[in-house]
Order: sequence, then structure tokens, then C-alpha cells
Amino acid sequence: MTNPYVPPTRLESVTVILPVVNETVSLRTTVETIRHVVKRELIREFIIVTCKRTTPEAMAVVEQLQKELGELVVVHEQKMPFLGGAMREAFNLARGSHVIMMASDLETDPKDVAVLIAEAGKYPEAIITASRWQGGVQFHGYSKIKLVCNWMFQRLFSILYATRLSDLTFAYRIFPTKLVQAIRWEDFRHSFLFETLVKPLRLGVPVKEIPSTWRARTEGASQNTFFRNFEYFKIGLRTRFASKQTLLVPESASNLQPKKELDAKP
Ligand SMILES: Nc1nc2c(ncn2[C@@H]2O[C@H](COP(=O)(O)OP(=O)(O)O)[C@@H](O)[C@H]2O)c(=O)[nH]1
Ligand SMILES: [Mg+2]
Repeated sequence: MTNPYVPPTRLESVTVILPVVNETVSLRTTVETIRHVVKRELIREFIIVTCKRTTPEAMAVVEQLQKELGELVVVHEQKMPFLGGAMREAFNLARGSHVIMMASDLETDPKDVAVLIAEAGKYPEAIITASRWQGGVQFHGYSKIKLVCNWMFQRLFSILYATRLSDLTFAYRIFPTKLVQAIRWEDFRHSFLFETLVKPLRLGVPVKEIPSTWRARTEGASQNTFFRNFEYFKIGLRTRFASKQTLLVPESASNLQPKKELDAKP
């Protein structure tokens, strides 16, 4: 227990993680929008995570962005597999006091990065997460059947975790960097995105929601498949009943503050 987790007392700068497979214009728009809405000195870096499947067209945009923005862009080719592997490696490379997890396909509206940062400035010890269910149904281009399944899943797990949060699976959030480096992660597939909320909830980390609109991508295709959604149940249930110490890497003692009432009102 030599390296206890100490929650940050202020937001100093943010690392934005952008995993990329087949995004070109969407990736560029994401980076440019964030640079437009966030003060330069607040952005520690963009970590663009590529993999063997990243297309040559996407790679060309990544290299161009690196040329234009210099040290602001860190390009990392992942060694661990899938989207979870990409995020986990980026978590360990992040140098900002806070880290933003999002996509580069414009399904995570880059304008809202400014809102995430402003809220994290007010609650630096908390996770601020985007919700597609707050302030009405904020899904565009999502099938009705998926919408119903999504709603039922959210309700089930909000009861299990006794939380008023309305969206536990939208992978658009800001975390204290030290927190994501202290947690012992398990999943590699898309269910990792859900793991990044349930483990902190189980550890009593405060979580606050902001509303955000989800729009189906117009470029490239998703890497997820419908049947992979069952993996979400596994990590959600296992974590709910796990002992807290097993959720942390061994050297990170649980020095987590008691949960504050930051959950969004329904
Ligand atoms: N580096 C990397 N990026 C990935 C991987 N899988 C997905 N992504 C990216 O992560 C983001 C979200 O993934 P996506 O496939 O759109 O998932 P969905 O929105 O949940 O259907 C997109 O920008 C993808 O290009 C992966 O294995 N490695
Ligand atoms: Mg997507």
C-alpha cells in the first residue's frame, strides 16, 4: 500500500483520448471542435490510439494532425486488444489531472467537452458523465428496439447500484486520471466502457451527469456487435458484488472519499 489513491482537489489540465479505426473527417472535426471550445492551456494532450485495423485513410489524418499540432498530439499504437485495450493503455499514458474518454466518430458530441471540463472544475474529485436520457430522449438514428433495450438495461443497473444516474453506458466521461490508474480493469471489448462507470460507483466515487445528444455516425461502421452486449451484464453483476479492495490495483489503497449526493435528479 505504498501508493494510495488521493482524489484531486482541482482540475489542472485534461487529456483527451481518441481511439481511431476508420474515422477521417470525423476525427479532424472532433479535434478542431475541442480546440475551438476549450482554452489551449487546459488541454494537456490528445492521445490518439490506433490499432492494426486503423485504415490507411484514418492514419493519414492522424499523421497530418500530429504534424499540425506538434506536441499537443500523442499517437499511440495499442498492444492490448480492442477498444478496452486502447483506453486502458491511454489511461496509463495520460499526463493531465483529468482524462476524457470519448469516440472519434462524432457520436460523442465534441462541443460538450467544454461542459465536461467546466463541471469537473467544480467537482474535481468526481466523474462527470454524459447522458443520452437526460432532458428527453437524446438519441438520433438509434433503432426503437435498441432504445427499449437500452432503457431497460439502464433501469436494471441503476436499481442494482442504487444510483439516480440515467445513462451508465455512454462512453463519454471525464475522470480524475489517478482514479483510472488506480482501478484494476478487466474487460477489453466494448463492455469496458460500462466497467469504467460501475467500478467507480462500487468504490463510492461521486458521479454527476450532464445531458448530451447522441447522433449515429455518418462515416465508417461500428466495431461493436449486438451479441457482445451480453458481456455488459457479466461485468455489471460481478462488480456489484465484488469486494472493494479487489477493484483496485494492489498498490492503490482505497482512500476514496464517501460518495457525495451528486447524482442527477431523475
Ligand atoms: N484504437 C481502437 N479504436 C477503436 C477500437 N474499437 C473501436 N474503436 C473506436 O472507438 C470509438 C467507438 O467505437 P464504435 O465502434 O463506434 O462503437 P459504438 O459507438 O459503441 O458502436 C470509435 O471512434 C472507434 O473507431 C479498437 O479496437 N481500437
Ligand atoms: Mg460509435
